[in-house]
Amino acid sequence: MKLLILVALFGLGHTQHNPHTKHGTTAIVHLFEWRWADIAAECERFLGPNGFAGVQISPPNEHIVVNNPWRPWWQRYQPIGYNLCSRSGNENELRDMITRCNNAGVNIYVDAVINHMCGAGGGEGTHSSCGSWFSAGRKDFPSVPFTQWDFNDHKCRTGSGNIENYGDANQVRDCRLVGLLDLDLGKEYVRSKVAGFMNKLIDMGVAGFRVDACKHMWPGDLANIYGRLHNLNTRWFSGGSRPFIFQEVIDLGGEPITSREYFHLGRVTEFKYGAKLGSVFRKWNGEKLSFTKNWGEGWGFMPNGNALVFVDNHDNQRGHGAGGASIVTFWDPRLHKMAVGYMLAHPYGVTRVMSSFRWNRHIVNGKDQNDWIGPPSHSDGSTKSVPINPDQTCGDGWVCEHRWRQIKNMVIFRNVVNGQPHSNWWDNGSNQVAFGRGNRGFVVFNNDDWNLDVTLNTGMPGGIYCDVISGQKEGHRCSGKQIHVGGDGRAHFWISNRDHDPFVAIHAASKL
Ligand code: AAO
Repeated sequence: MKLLILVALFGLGHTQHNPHTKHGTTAIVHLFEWRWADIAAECERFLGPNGFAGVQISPPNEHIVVNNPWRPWWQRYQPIGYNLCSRSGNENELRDMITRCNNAGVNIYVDAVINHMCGAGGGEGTHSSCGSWFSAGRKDFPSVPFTQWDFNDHKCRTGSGNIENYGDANQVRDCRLVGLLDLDLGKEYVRSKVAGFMNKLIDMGVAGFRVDACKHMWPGDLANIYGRLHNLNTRWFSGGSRPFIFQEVIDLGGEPITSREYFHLGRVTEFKYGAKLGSVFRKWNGEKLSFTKNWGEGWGFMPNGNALVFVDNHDNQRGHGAGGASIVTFWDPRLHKMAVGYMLAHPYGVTRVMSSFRWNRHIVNGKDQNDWIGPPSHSDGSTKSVPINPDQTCGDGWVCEHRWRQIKNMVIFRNVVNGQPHSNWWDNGSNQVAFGRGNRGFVVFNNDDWNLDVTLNTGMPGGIYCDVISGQKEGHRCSGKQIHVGGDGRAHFWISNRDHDPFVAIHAASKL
């Protein structure tokens, strides 16, 4: 009996924590602001063949269109309704992408904005991505329809109607986040509309959701909505599979609302991870790489089974959200590759890689004046497609961190070592560290200002391995460094602190 109850509890509590990845893949990439047609092509030509588990897509539903500033990226976080046409494409293109990515072995996770509609000052008219009429002033969204009765304002107790103090959980949940019209998810009608939107996507074949702004929604309301969700489409997922849910809750400590309140509902974004890893690689506040021997729960992060981790995200790479200046982004490519490499090598959490677009940064007194700039666009505001250069990088302002050799190869590394324990740790007491994943892989980092020169026990079978950072295995040769592992599992490593990428990684599939 006790066992049955335990099984039932575990089953209920942990089903929405499973990303349902296919073919043993492990890493998600956020293709921020990409068009559906480009994602479909990327699944087939790059993500599937290179073992990416899934894509987090930008919000697919109808959103406000903002002219001032001109078409900011954040207009997509202001829903007008649940019609599936957005800056990334229409419903047919969305459906085609979901189908083609699933067929390529790549899952789609939808960024679901369900806490609110557009900003209270969003005006009135048809400046929306499908052209639906709405009135922010009257809280009227006929395409859903939502009316003034479907919002939380009557519950909010602040003078402005906005969240004024994150120290008060009631206002964080019942008032407006930066002026965004706050839906009353306590109402049966609102819950049914939100669940209907999510179910339509599940039936189309998505594998789950990144749920936006969960701190601002009551866990009980979310439990009710998630409870209404269909199982995943059996065309691609086994019967009875629950959607993967990962909830955006920014918890760096110091506020009454904690990540823990959401653990039973799905995974939660661990914002401490990128903030701390950034400080470690930047060597700020006396942090050293050698201190990461107990990286993960040992650093006060949430339990492994609850965590969704990332080095940077679409907010904190431009100063929105939280994490602060320590976050390492593509603007610091050398550090970024090391930090992402470290994350992908380490067993903690479900990992997400950021894939960005470039913008003209203009930092005044620590704040980027251009933090609003949207994706590479044509003069009419429509998003440009992603051209692939002959060297496999992306053009037209798309950064495509996920295509950088070092990051792509560490995604493969993570798949190869999946399920293996963290093992054979070594450090020099400073910023040189190494660790393995059982007998399947081994990484060595040199973030000190001097060379690394050491012989280590890798735990790997003897042989010649290609380093997948300086190059990779190509046929019967290595395009970069070779590492000779002796019959005793020991290997010599030499990494100059001036190397382009001062780290080395080998794995079972990079053996000659
Ligand atoms: C735009 C305009 C606004 C305008 C609004 C309405 O920028 O000026 O008022 O429209 O017209 C995105 C953009 C927003 C944009 C919005 C809608 O970032 O600028 O507003 O679209 O277009 C909070 C939330 C978190 C949220 C984050 C940005 O808790 O959920 O703010 N992230 C998601 C999305 C994000 C999106 C939305 C939500 C809205 O990822 O892209 O907004 O859909 C503290 C709290 C955090 C809080 C931050 C920022 O963080 O803890 O919960 O995040 O403040 O307000 C230290 C602390 C740390 C603290 C941090 C910053 O690090 O340790 O806890 O300082 O103070």
